[in-house]
Amino acid sequence: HERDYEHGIAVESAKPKLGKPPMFQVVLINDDYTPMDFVVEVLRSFFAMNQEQAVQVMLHVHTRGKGVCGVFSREVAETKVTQVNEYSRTHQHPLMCTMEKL
Ligand code: TYC
Repeated sequence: HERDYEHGIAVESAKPKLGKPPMFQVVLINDDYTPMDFVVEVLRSFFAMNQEQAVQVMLHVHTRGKGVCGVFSREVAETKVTQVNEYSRTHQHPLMCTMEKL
């Protein structure tokens, strides 16, 4: 709670509902059809990974079913998910990218 003074008049304002903004994992989901090389290219292009990192994450997703590409603010995570899914659809691959609150 705070007192805000405007024109010398005190008004009560209840605004203490700010905490640290949540962070979101961007997650890649496995499927049977998307080529491994395409997944590696996506990880390198959209998540700034080098070839070794991208292959590791791709193989993790391939064997475990899903895997984390990175952790971002809500805004950045939403943008990554949209861009990856649009890019995959443009190239006619079923690759799915989602986000999960930490
Ligand atoms: N399972 C795919 C294949 O065998 C490769 C793949 C990996 C697909 C990760 C999606 O998120 C994925 N070609």
